[in-house]
Amino acid sequence: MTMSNTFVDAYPDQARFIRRVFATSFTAFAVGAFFGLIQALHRTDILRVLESPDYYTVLTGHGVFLVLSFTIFFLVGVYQWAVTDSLERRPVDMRFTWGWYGLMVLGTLLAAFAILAGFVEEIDVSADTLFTFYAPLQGHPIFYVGLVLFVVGTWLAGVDWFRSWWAWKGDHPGERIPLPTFMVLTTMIMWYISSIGVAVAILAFILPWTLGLVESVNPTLTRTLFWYFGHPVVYFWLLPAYLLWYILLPKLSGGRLFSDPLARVVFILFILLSTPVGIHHQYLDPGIADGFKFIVMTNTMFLLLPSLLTAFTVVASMEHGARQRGGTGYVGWLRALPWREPAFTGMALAGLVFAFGGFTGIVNAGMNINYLVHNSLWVPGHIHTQVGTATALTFMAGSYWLVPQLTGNRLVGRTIGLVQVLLWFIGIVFMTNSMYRGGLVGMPRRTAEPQYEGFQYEVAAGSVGELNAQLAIGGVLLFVSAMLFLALMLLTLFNPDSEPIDNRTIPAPLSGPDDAPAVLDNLKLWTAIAAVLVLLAYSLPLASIVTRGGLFGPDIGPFPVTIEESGSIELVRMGLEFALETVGR
Ligand code: HAS
Ligand code: CU
Repeated sequence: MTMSNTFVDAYPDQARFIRRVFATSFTAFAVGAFFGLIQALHRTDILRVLESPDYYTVLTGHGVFLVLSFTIFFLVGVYQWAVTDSLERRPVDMRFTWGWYGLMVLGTLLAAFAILAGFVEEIDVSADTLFTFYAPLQGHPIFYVGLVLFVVGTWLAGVDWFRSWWAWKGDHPGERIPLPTFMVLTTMIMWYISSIGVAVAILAFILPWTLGLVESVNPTLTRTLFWYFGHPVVYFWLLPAYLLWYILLPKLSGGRLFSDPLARVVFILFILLSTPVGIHHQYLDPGIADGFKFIVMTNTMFLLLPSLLTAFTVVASMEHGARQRGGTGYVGWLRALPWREPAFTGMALAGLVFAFGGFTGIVNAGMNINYLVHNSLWVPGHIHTQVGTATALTFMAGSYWLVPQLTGNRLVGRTIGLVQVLLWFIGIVFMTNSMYRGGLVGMPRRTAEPQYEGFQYEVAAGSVGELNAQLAIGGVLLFVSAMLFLALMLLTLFNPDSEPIDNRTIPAPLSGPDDAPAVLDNLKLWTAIAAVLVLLAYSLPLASIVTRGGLFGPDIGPFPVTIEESGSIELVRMGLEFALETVGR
């Protein structure tokens, strides 16, 4: 059977669509990365281009543009590719596909407008809520409307992929779901179950509150609904990276995926366990009983399993590939891997950093140790090793393979690409080393003024100056790396040279779907079990939160988010009052 070599040859209209989606993703990436640079230099007091109150506008933009726009646009592009390529069919109705993309763009534009308007005094719109937009911080309603449209867009994207699968099933009765499509569908089931939480939080509480339709909200309730979604959303960022590791890394390594059944088990475990753990972000919240927190800690520790299985399967596949290429020895095979390929090296480095960040996640998840690191700079350290590298670096590395597939153009600057992924790696090591260590001595996250005049941090080894230097150096390297990546993508888009491009075929796994019990493909069953687990984990905590604080809570007063220099004392006073009140209750 002859098969067209590249994806764009086989599905030109799909390739065009995905190129557009990636372009949107990369635009958000450019802005978010620039904001990151501003923050790294501001926080460390090395270069301040704006007033400290504006820091929170930048921080909100940094979070929203990177972890919502960049990652999610990229992943819907990857999923569109994965479904089309593995089912070998286009969407049922391409207008529907453009429709959900349009909705996501509209939502992004509205949210971006609300955030960026925070810089302009003349416009009475702002949303300095940070990317964790729960009460009592309040943004302009446009911000929340934008978020809702964006999320609804992703829901429709899922509908699109399910429709493709149903159509395919009609033509292929009794066949196993191709693995990439299986990964897409299971991720979307997890996403449906979990994003309901944020939809309810916004539509039932936050939006009516910002519109003045209700007097107040119950802040613990909106926080809990947010984190109900806020943990699974991190797997919405991670699982597309896993898809690329499972599908592309074995091929790039010169081998085959070690086990298709094990990969299916991993994705099912994510459906089951991603959601009933969100309260691990609330260990320090008053108003939730310790017993519930303990259950959530136990669930979280079980949730390590699918990632540990992934580490095993992906590394085993890489070893298989290396041995095909002549690698030998217990660890000597590592040398036989294609380290000159930026697509490979970027993903391998992302995996390495993720292993480390995974262990810091285990630290976070321990109820008692969490008290040490919560709200400290340690947490942004964790964020940047996880979504900032495992996800972001994998997406960049994946683009080095995918974008030639989508354009039919040879990748420009393979060696520069290699430098780019290395720079990211080095930058992240510097920056997160500083963040983790700073967090351990109590440096807070999310503040423009971490120096607290006159206060001395007791840094065990090194000094505050050294930690700041590492943070700033890391931030600059990451920004340079991001710009290099975007430049290479642009040059590749306009590269007339179309040779040589890798073949698009994905080699068959060593242990294929026939070795996987049929029950693994029973998506309805896993969805039902997941729903039961969610009910078990959340019904009692939610009932207790509502009983104590009321569905719409006691009024805690308007909590302004735009911080005026003179208003900040008032803000602190209200915060303290609120905290005391909650503890008192
Ligand atoms: Fe997390 C906070 C616990 C994973 C993102 N996390 C956050 C926040 C973000 C985030 C954004 O329990 C901050 C939210 C905020 O603003 O407040 N996290 C965990 C745990 C895991 C975990 C247990 N997090 C992630 C992932 C993220 C992410 C993934 C994004 C993509 N996290 C927490 C907790 C908090 C938290 C608490 C609250 C902290 C607080 O107090 O506020 C686990 O899923 C991690 C499991 C991973 C592993 C690693 C397995 C290793 C692998 C590597 C394979 C190697 C390869 C390469 C492929 C056990 C798979 C080999 C290379 C060769 C050369 C051979
Ligand atoms: Cu979490």
